[in-house]
Amino acid sequence: MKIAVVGATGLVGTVMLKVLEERNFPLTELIPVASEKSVGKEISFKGKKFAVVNMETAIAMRPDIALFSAGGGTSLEYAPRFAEAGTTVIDNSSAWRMDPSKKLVVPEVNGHVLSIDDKIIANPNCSTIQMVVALKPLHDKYRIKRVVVSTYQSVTGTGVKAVEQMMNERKGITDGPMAYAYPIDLNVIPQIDVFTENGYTKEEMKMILETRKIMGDDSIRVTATTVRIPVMGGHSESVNIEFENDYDVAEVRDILTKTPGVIVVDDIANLKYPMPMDAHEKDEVFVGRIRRDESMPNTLNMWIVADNLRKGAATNTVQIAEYLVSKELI
Ligand code: A2P
Ligand code: 11C
Repeated sequence: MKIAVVGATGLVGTVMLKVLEERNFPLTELIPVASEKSVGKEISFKGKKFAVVNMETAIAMRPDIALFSAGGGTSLEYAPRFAEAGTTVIDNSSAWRMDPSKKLVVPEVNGHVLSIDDKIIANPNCSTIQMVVALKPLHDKYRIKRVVVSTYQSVTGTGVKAVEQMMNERKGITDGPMAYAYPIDLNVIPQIDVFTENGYTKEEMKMILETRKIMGDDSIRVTATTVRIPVMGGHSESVNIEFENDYDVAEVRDILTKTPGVIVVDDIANLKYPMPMDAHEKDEVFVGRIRRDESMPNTLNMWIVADNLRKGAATNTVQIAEYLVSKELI
């Protein structure tokens, strides 16, 4: 299996390499790809060095799978070129997600939609991924009518520049480059990505639209408020879920405990609940604060945390590749 990592020098690309290594992905050749300025730069992988190549060289090498995380514009331009050369592209950008002809996949939720004909597969937005992993088994059991989600998102979701802005502010440097319109340290910014015409941000619309597509159910109503906070380890979400049918809290806990990829951390007597500092560098989705919403029938509150660069991006992309290999769809 020849694997290209497009954006290998970037924040998510670096984590993709780490995840491929850790999970012992069955690859025979690694092709790290980045922009012209990085060509020739060496990347270490499993004790060996691999030189970064440009897009044209990578396409000519005809990889079996290309994991893309090099921005939406790059994906729009190059994913079809790789696909034409016979490569299956798994794309972490938002470029193809809502294209009706492309699959949007979280393997443990809807891996079954994939077929051998899917040559460009979209990886969802980080805040959507961690939410649907926890929602799906509950939807299967109780049927979700409506979800109200508020997020508390890590600066790593924006990229290196945002991490630098926060660290500079922490050191008292106030004239460094700004990733946000406002200071982020000691602050909370109720805006992620740009605003759309309906007053929601793009990030909020991603959570609404992507959730329905991945769950394969357009009847699920979702409303979201997405918020940036001065944290690095992962994204957190307060999720309020109204079901069609009543549920039992102990049974919800039991279902989530048995859900692959979910770890329930919910022991309030011992002050145990998920936090980004614990989710950092982990592949699982952590769920806690599971409790009845006493203001509404059939309604549940819970708190979901995951490392946005891992399950929210790199890990999910690698898991899609693993799924394709295991089902012989490649
Ligand atoms: P480079 O490091 O050479 O600029 P991040 O999301 O952390 O900003 O990283 C973006 C990644 O996408 C980097 O690896 C970057 O490479 C890569 N990249 C950006 N534009 C292109 C392009 N046109 N072709 C190939 N790789 C690109
Ligand atoms: C954030 N969710 O935390 C964004 C980053 O569509 O893949 C990921 C953007 C995307 O800012």
